Amino acid sequence: MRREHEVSPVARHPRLAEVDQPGFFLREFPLQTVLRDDGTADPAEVPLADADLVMLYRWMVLNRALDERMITLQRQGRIGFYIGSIGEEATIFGTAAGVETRDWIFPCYREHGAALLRGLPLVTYLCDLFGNARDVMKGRQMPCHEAWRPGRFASISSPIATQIPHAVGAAWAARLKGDDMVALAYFGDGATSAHDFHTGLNFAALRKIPVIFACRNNGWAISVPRERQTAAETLAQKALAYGMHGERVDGNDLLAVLNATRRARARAAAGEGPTLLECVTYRLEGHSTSDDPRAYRPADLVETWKRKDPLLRMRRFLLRRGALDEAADAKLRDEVREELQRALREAEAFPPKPPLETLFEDVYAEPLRQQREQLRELEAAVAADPRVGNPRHAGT
Ligand SMILES: Cc1ncc(C[n+]2csc(CCOP(=O)(O)OP(=O)(O)O)c2C)c(N)n1
Ligand SMILES: [Mg+2]
Repeated sequence: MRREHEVSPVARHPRLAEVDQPGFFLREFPLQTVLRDDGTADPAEVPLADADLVMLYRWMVLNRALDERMITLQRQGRIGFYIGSIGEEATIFGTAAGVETRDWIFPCYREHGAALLRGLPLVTYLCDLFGNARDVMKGRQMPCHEAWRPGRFASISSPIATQIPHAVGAAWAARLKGDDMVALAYFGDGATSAHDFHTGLNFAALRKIPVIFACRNNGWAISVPRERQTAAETLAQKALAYGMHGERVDGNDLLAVLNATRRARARAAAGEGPTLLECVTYRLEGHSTSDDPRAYRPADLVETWKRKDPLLRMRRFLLRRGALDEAADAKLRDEVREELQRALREAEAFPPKPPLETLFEDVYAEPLRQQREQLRELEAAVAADPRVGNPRHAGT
């Protein structure tokens, strides 16, 4: 005789047989798209005026140019490391533009575009990459680990998924204080397999905490494809387990992402709880400058996704709409190139390192006696041999 726990779940719940059918969750969480292949869109789904649409397109162009340039700088040895978001711009700008400026952003590590949109000056961002005298992180972080408090942009989180509970905690605290902010947490597809994802989403759903969980499903966790990270058909369906709302959206479609984010924000602000937003996009380049994706993925796979490039799709839409013409697009690209060039010149003109005394700041309100002594010792060592103060010196 079979005992109850030996009966398969499907036999006990016949509906589960349906759930087991391939494609069930793909249908339950359909990919939401606004921008059609021919460059048209349903006017009712276009959320902004033309000038604002062009402005967001310009941000995507700038972000792309910035990423391409910084990869070159890393190859030239001018910065130590870079991690970009080539191919994922619509996901980043669609979500960042879909929330309010009073909302806090808890980034993963590819969302510098969101910080720039929030007012982080380009020069300040570049100074962080150089770790120079104007680096807001005072040279203590590796490149691409900026923070921008004035823009409510929390520090970049490299340990996977750790920013998720931070976002939940901040939004919960804000609600207890009567502050009506919503937190926007970014993470990748890989992060949905991490325990902090479970902890954060479970708690947020339970207490109806106003958070938008923006999952950038870019197909890869470094060299591990999405299919080998989880048995789930979609990532959006994971929302069901926590009792929260989930949606799957075309992450290369700026307007679809923006609309979905606005809906999620409205729900959060109305006390209806968090949303898990799966943005389906693609990482067109390596994971970072330390990675060579040719070692683990076929080039033709990437070609398919290049045809869905979010910048090309937005450009086609704006041209067809008459919000942009070829000449205006060329001018916009020239301006972006010049802006980048100017910012780079300005950033590289600052002294290459933060002042020595900053090494001892921010631990205590006032430096301790021991710290002051250590600073004096360090100054003496640098005075005796300048190579001590030059980390780039490979010397003997
Ligand atoms: C806790 C932890 N484990 C492992 C790593 C190493 N690691 C860095 S990025 C990464 C992959 C993350 O993939 P995903 O969440 O999809 O984000 P993506 O890089 O694709 O944006 C891993 C495993 C880490 N940073 N933190
Ligand atoms: Mg990923």
